Amino acid sequence: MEKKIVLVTGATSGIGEGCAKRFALGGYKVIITGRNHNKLELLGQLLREEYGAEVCALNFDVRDREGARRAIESLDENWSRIDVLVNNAGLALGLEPEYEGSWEDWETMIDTNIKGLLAMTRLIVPSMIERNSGHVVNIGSVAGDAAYPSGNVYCATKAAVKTITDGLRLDVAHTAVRVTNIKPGLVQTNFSNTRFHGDDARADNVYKGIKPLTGDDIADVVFYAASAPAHVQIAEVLVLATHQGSGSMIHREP
Ligand code: NDP
Ligand code: 8X3
Repeated sequence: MEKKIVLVTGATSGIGEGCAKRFALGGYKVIITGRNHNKLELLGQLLREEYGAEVCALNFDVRDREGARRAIESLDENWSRIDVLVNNAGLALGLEPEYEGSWEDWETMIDTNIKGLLAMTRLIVPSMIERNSGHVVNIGSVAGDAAYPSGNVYCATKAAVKTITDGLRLDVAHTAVRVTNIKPGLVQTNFSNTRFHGDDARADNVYKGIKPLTGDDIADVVFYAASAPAHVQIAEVLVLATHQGSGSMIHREP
């Protein structure tokens, strides 16, 4: 049987890297995408050597629509039939009250988390519709369910991911294409280091007194959704760390 193909955006770190490994382990051909060429090279090598996977690496920024289009159009017939699109690339920048936030940070989050995800969806879903087969997994967040203090614009981008995912599910309901929103809670990745602009001590503090989720934990859930029987559409999954009550309530051991 022909191997299935997954494309993961933001595969160079955290949840995306976990997804690339999990799908490689599950026998998929893996298209890893990201904006860091060296990290893509290293991950590609690891997926080939440790998982025996067939790998294709595409180096682009999801905010660059033309670059993304060129990359997707460069895929030859061995790679162009994408079965699973994991829209994972995303970030939070800053944790300040809305009246003190940075316009630049807001634009980067909106351009990446919303417009980047839309660009990839618009590029890849038409061929899924044509084949009447495929699965889009968007990485949302518990932050999209309710705002938490100083989360404002990041939370709004993830609320947008929820609505965009729900909208796509409605629009493809006449086809066999499935659409999933995975909403993680506290996952220890590079996320907080990025959010705090490289302040690693502040980033480490986010995970103090609680055992956070890992990128691999979330990758398992993504793979589970993609592996469900064809008539089963996992619409949405909220995955919290144990001892995390909600996006804004975490029980921490002293
Ligand atoms: P990481 O920072 O570890 O990974 C983020 C990935 O996204 C990196 O590969 C990064 O690449 C990539 N990325 C960021 N901006 C762009 C861009 N413009 N173009 C292409 N790739 C880009 O964080 P996570 O793995 O935690 O985050 C992955 C997703 O999970 C995000 O959408 C995040 O919002 C979401 N999420 C994270 C949670 C958490 O607690 N960690 C919880 C809920 C959701 P680069 O290395 O080049 O920056
Ligand atoms: C990431 C989880 O709670 O830090 O989306 O916003 S949180």
